[in-house]
Amino acid sequence: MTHQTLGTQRRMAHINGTAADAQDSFVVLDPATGFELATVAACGADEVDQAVKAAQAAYDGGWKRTTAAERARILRNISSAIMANGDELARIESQDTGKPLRQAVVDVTFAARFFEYYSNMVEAVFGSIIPAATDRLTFSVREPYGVTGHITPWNYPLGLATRTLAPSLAAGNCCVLKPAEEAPLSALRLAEIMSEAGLPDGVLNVVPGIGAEAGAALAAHPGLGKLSFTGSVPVGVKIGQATAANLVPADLELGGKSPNIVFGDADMDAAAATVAASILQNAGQTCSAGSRLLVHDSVHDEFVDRLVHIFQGTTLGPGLENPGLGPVISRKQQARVLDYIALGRGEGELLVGGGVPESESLSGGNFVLPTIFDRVAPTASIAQQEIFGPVLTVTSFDSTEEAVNLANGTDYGLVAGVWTSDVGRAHRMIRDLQCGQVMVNTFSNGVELPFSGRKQSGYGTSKSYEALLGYTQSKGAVIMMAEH
Ligand code: TXE
Repeated sequence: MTHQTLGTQRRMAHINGTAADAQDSFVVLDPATGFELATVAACGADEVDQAVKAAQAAYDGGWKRTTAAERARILRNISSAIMANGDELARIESQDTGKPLRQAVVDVTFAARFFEYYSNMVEAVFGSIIPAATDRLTFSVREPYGVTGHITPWNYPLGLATRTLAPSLAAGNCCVLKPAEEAPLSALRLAEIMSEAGLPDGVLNVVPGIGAEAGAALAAHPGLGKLSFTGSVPVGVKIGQATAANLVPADLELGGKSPNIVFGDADMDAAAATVAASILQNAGQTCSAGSRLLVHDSVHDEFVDRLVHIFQGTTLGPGLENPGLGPVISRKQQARVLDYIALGRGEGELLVGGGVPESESLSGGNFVLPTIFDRVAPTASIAQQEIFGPVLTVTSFDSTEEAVNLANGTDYGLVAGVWTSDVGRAHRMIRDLQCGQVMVNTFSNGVELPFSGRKQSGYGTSKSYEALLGYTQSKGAVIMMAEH
């Protein structure tokens, strides 16, 4: 395997439109080889403070006076610029995260689409006139928060950063982004591209750094108007506490243990391909991964056979070589997934996978074989906890009611897939499933669909019109018309 570096130049933070260094640095490793990819400035509380102040200055200095039309134009330029630099961004993303290049290309397209979508929508955000009384005009306007903070994870660095940056900027806020230390490179390049596309200095600032330092400093910064976090439950709780201490609202998008529920009347070919993809995509490191298969007794054997066949045929390799499955992000994450696999051997019947690949050429990377555990009790830890790796658990059911109870029987509630040709049943499942999104006979969702969690999956809505409104706050006003 060839060792491709991204150059030896130290990667800087992006503060007030320029590259900014920090006293410390951290190293980013290639998940496919373990080799060093880049050295990055490790921001601390000082740099985060500078970034928040730069964002506030950019807001006060002009961004808050821009019209929706002006912001829409800049967002459209950003969308085009992301696509124009798409090859480079996709290669950075693939190498930094380990994901197959074709997935990184999809992620880039998504990133561009967020800016396009909110550029189209922002001019349709209105306040309202409220018919409260005839002697006064009572109305509301929507205004931005000022400075918003964004703390993002490493699984979809570009997609998850742009998912909240685009609506926030569209709404008229200025932003400070703290990307994950495991994969910060695409966010740094994105900031440059956005500047080149006409975003004024200071409107977007990026402060790479370690979570407990840069991330904690951002979450606790009193200068924020709102914070958005995507990541783990324990860190989400800490962030919720830090923002609450300053009375700053936060959106927390946390993990999931999402089911695909396959009924006997489902289209087996379509369901098998999509159920497999929903857990193998990004090596299972997707908050909305379909990590639990709930399958009707009548089709259990046939369906599971199909999945085993797909898993066995999945190739492993570095992301840039476009394999079926790339490595997981880090040695730490690989160890965590392997621990769950060891636990699973006592909790279910291992059908395929169950360890690391034997190939010597992959030994330097963080690879995990695509793995299926069958006949897993719903209470088993591998059926309850987010593994965040290419590990699928299978549990069978014999009634719709049982399927709903199994689906709802975890602490999480992010998404669910339902596979059936009975439209009435599809509607009943949508009604009864405790999660933020239900997908019937598909497992894909677009920018247009609201995305939110229930229970431990967090709160706050991303994507859709609602996310744009979520980056604004209402101001009510009343003007007396009558003389007193
Ligand atoms: O997440 P962290 P980790 C889940 C998944 C995974 C597990 C651990 O189960 O196995 O979390 O991943 C920043 N104050 N998800 O440890 O730590 C950190 O720098 C402020 C689900 O990588 O939550 C990064 O930018 N910020 C998930 C971001 O938080 C802090 C995606 C996420 O990292 C911080 C990722 C602190 N004290 C993991 N500590 C999803 N919902 O998609 C860390 N950070």
